[in-house]
Amino acid sequence: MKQKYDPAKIEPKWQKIWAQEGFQKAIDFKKPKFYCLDMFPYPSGEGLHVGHWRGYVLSDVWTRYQKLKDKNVLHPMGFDAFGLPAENAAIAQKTHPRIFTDNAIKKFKKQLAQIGSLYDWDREVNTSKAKYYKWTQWLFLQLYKAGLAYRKKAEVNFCPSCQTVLANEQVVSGECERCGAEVIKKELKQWFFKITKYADRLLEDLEKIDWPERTKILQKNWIGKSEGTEIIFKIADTKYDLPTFTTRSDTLFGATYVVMAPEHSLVSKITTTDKKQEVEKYIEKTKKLSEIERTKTEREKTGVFIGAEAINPANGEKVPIWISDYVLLHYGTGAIMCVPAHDLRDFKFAKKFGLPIKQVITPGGKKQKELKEAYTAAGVMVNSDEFNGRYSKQGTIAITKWLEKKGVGRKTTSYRLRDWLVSRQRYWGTPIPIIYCSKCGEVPVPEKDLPVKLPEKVDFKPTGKSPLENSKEFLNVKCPKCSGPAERETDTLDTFVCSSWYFLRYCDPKNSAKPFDPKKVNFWMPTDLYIGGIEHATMHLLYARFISKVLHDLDRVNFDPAGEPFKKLFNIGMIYCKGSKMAKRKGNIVSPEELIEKYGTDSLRGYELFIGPADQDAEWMDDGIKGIARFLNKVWEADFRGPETPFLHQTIKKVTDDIKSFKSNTAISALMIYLDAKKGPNEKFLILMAPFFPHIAEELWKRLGYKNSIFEENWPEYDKKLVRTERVLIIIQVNGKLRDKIEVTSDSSEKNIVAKAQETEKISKWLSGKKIKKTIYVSNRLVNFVV
Ligand code: ANZ
Ligand code: ZN
Repeated sequence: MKQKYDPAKIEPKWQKIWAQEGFQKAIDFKKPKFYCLDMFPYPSGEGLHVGHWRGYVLSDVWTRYQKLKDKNVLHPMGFDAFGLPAENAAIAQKTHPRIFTDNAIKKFKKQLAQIGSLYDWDREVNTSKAKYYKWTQWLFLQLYKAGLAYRKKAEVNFCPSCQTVLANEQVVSGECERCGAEVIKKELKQWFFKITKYADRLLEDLEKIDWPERTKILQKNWIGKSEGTEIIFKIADTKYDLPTFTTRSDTLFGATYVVMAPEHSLVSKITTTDKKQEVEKYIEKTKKLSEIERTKTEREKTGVFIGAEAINPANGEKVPIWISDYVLLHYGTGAIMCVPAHDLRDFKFAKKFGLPIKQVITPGGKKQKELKEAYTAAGVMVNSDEFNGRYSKQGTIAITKWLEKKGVGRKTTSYRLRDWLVSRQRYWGTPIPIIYCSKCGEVPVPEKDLPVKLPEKVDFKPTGKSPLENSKEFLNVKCPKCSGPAERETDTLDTFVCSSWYFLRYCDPKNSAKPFDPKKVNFWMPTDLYIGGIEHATMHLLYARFISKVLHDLDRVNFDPAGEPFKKLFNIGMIYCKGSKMAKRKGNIVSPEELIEKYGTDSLRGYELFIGPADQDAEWMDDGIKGIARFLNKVWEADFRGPETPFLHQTIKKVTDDIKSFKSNTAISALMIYLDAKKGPNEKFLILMAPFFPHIAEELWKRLGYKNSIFEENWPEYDKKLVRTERVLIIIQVNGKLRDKIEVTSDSSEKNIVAKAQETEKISKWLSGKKIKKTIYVSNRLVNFVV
């Protein structure tokens, strides 16, 4: 009799053999390439939980599937090792971030090995090592030379708890994304990357990549391109012009007041003396608010009249000028014409402060007596002199042209995207390779002098000042130009700079002369599949696209005409436990170790994949893994000398299609159903198992007497004639009662079947006028509408 299925015996054995045989390596460059990339983790002290596993298992399924498809696969892994989490943890544990990070990485690697993934560790990248950050500094210098990195004094988001500035993206509802402290505003000299120069391309090129629609929308909104008109209001009795930005120039005749952002530089110049005190108090109050709070439509409106008046260029009418926090300094021109009749926020503001409301757009050309709320839709223009009777969409164009002719307006475009703030007043990061000389000014470190090494012996506790200022040996340096005494820049780079190019370094990780050989990068890039969480939709993914385009423009790479690095993106859903996202803080972590001990890696892999559609969040059920373990026990007992039935071919097709569309859960169901079929399984079944359950598949393959690894086999092809779909009868119920039947092909999707069922003559009568509360679907058997 066969031994019992004992994963603890076979799994470590195969992991060792695969590594020895070099299965994780990309070697045969005659084959077509496949670059499978995981978002690399930052080495937290907490290690990996089953939520992290989900994406890693999926990427390994793809790696092994592509190997079986005879591709040359690159599947690297590394660590986003600089940054606040490591530094904060090191401070809490009274150790050095270097020691903390190195230990955490050791732990991570041990945990990652348990997944049984084919990672090529020879290509490991660690962003905190000088071998790597030397090239992050090189990247900074390329942007600097190209005029894409600059320093300026700017009001920045500052976290008083982390004692550092934050990028706009790192402020979530006014709070620090890392620690939750309330973010304040500070004026500091900071380094920026000119990502705004790439705004249009970052937007337009989204069309060229295969990404989830919702991720694209997040990027689109983040870039926030808005076509509108700049309209100049003269400030009465002064020499000043006040440009405003609007997307609704058609409403110009209805502008009854103007609002400026409280921080607008003109405010102090035009405020009348009697209003000064009140205005200054309001400006102070505004500083404490985040942009998100400020712009909420439903928020109670506040504001102050500053005593000055502006002239509406359409009709010469004088209107009062106010300041209010709902107008942002850094959007459009920082000032708006207010049309309370047609804008929600303006309406609230006007109602509160008793400002006139003048309707200029109507649903059908007829004015309402009194507006109960803002009418924001398009319509027919009234109260607008020569433009009366026009449709508002045309009115926008006509008024803009009219203003252009009069020299008081122009068509313009506004973006929400700001330049990327890349300097941080923290220790654990890449030093910015710039030197300040009293004679020569700002001098970039010559490339031959890289890396600018991060000194290890530094008091790095956050004080708001850069810790590197305390290191005299770091700070004091000779000017590279005049050899006079000079000082180094003491800020470090945002870790998102480190991660904006790591996927290029994987292509040539050991190069000590260059960041990478462009030939190698051009061979591997763009990545064929990038797997990671949706939380990176706006920061990492936008920055990486930007940097990739810059390097492309600088002729450093040319792997894609648009310089797009990630051809296909897959966003993995999150794992929830007891109703919330798995996290140490929430105390709902499930660790893989115990589960592996009890059920084995293959069972855990299987459950991670089976838990639900991979792009959707899923709730962890401790018992869920048992079903997979039972299935693997059955596989273990099976005899693989069954014939090649049509059902085998249908299963090959189903599993192949499901892998390609990231439906590992239904692929595994198909494997289960096949195993239960009356005729015994055929050995090709093991190859279908292999991407998901590599250890048991390899073991059983060898037991069948094969000398070679199962991963040297080819992915089975199915016989088209044998998979011709049969027709099946679907029963349609309403509230559990049989009401109709339809015939469909057995490969129809659930969506199609439900749609068809809903539309039959009988069923649509049963459903008419009712709301479907729930639709129950039993595969290839039944649809039940609960109304
Ligand atoms: C007059 C108007 C009338 C407006 C109307 C809207 C409706 P998007 O689409 O997001 O670009 N706005 C302009 N600059 C602003 C700023 N710095 N802070 C806050 N709000 C600002 O929105 C553009 C509209 O947002 C602009 O068009 C302006 O209000 C407002 F019936 O101008 B509108
Ligand atoms: Zn000098």
